[in-house]
Amino acid sequence: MRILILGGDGYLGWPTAMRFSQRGHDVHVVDNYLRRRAHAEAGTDSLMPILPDLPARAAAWHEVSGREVGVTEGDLTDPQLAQDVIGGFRPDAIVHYGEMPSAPYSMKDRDHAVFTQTNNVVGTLNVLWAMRDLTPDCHLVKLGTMGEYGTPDIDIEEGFLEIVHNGRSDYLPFPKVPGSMYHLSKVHDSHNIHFACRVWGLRATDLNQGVVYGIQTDETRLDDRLATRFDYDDVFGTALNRFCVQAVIGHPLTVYGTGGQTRGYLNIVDTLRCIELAVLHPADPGEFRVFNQFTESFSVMELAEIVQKAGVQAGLDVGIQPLDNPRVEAEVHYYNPAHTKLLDLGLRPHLLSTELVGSMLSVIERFRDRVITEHIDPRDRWRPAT
Ligand code: NAD
Ligand code: USQ
Repeated sequence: MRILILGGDGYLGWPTAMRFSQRGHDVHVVDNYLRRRAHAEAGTDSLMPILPDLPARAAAWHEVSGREVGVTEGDLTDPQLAQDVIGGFRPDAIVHYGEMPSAPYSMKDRDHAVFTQTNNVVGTLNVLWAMRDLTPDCHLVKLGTMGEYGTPDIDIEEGFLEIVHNGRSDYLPFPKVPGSMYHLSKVHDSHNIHFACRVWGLRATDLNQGVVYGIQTDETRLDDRLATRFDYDDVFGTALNRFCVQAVIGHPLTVYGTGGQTRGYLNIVDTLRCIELAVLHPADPGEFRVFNQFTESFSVMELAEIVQKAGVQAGLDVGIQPLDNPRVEAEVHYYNPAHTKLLDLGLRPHLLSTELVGSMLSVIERFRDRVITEHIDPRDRWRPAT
């Protein structure tokens, strides 16, 4: 298949590109290096060194695998860029990762919130209009987030819910109560994509993904130059990845609040498999599918305790230090989201274990001298001080 990967320089995008390429698909990646620029501005960096740009990464991949990955360096909020790349490559499937993914970044101030929503919503609109005009049969596989739903006090379904109201019933989008300006941008995207499917007959799969953890995939292991980025700072690092780095450098694990916040999590290896399953089993024309993409749920305190246990097994002294929660979020709540659709398509999850965390700790140990310790503790509060 011809597969276009938007955001192909990112944590998930680059390993996805190599995986599809390794399986013989024709892969083209697009990125404007937003993530690299945001790190440079903040004085933060990936723990694992990564090659300087996509041409260098594609060249290393070619050297190791003998396969080609096409590259476009450009911004999806530029409508001409979106049209040129989609019209030129004419993909069978577009995997769309190309957005600003950080909730804390989006909550810093007005400018970061406006930027996040503009970048994400406009980029996706440009993709939808280009698909409508140039490749209407192409399947869009779009990364959404479990955070679109928030933490309602009822079971969360996969995208849609049967609602009975005043004696009538309908099958409608599940209510969304997201927790940050970033998560809101994904809700806006979902509505726009659903609209494009209903009105123009496009086909799309919205993958409401949980929090991803992990460092390596089959392809990144082939050569150090193929590493994907791995972030642990307060803005771009996600919970488990951060806790693993903290355990290695002897920083107490930064559990926010009482640690009862429960989310869906998955291994990066399972992310790649889920994307592959979605691409190989496309939505029908006019269909807007939603899959909840995670494999198991944990509270933040449970995650910290798993890392602590794995750390002790590795001879590390790991403390847990609950911090005043910088975010505004429920710390005690019900959480029971459905997630059967990807399992039905053939996903066989790689579940979290102390052994798996132990293997992450030993990779991190190799790069511990690169850790920028002043960017571990959270600095941005989501509610202004009163
Ligand atoms: P990432 O920041 O590493 O990857 C996104 C890439 O998109 C970056 O390389 C960035 O430079 C690029 N990009 C952003 N805006 C762009 C634009 N306007 N034009 C071109 N390129 C642009 O993030 P990630 O962790 O790999 O996440 C990928 C996607 O998955 C995101 O959409 C994110 O919201 C979603 N997601 C991630 C997680 C997670 O835990 N990592 C969980 C759920 C959903
Ligand atoms: N948390 C801590 N300590 C930390 C970091 C986080 O307790 O040091 C807590 C947060 O308060 C939150 C939970 O852990 O309750 C998850 O936070 P996170 O930073 O790991 O993840 P989040 O902000 O939700 O965002 C990440 C990705 C985003 C994706 C989302 C999936 O950055 O792109 O959409 O996970 S989900 O959480 O399902 O919405």
